[in-house]
Amino acid sequence: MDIFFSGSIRGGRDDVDLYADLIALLEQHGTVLTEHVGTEDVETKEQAAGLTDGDIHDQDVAWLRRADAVVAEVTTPSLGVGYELGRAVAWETPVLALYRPDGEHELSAMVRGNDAVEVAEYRTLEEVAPVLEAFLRRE
Ligand code: 6K6
Repeated sequence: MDIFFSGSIRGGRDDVDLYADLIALLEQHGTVLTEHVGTEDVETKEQAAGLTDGDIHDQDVAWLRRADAVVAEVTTPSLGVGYELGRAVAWETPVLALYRPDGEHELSAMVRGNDAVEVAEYRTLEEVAPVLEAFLRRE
């Protein structure tokens, strides 16, 4: 199974270590197409590789199109993550949005209010592991 993990980059990198842990969990269930979202210095690396914003957009949309399922960490609000969720929903790709309610931002109504998005609230990695497993088993 190809899994697209979506998480904030320019929206803020406070949760990057958590993204890496979630990606490691997801890798037990399939291929994560977007491992770089959990890499500390993704921007520096991709700038060094000469990738333009256009290259990044086109590559990410191609991976998103190919994905069998999308898992997004939505606690840190991000325009890119919101855009990816919108496109995944339009393509009817199953979407799971993971949200930590103790954070400083309330979850957007455009995510929580979307019947096509499964929203799971959690506080710890231990709590989220069975949620990922159940979601991916269904897809
Ligand atoms: C290279 C040069 C400057 O920045 C970079 C690296 N940037 C990105 N690399 C890969 N994927 C990206 C990058 N920026 C955004 N994305 C995609 O959008 C990812 O799939 C994330 O899920 C999402 C994050 O969006 P923002 O708006 O928080 O950046």
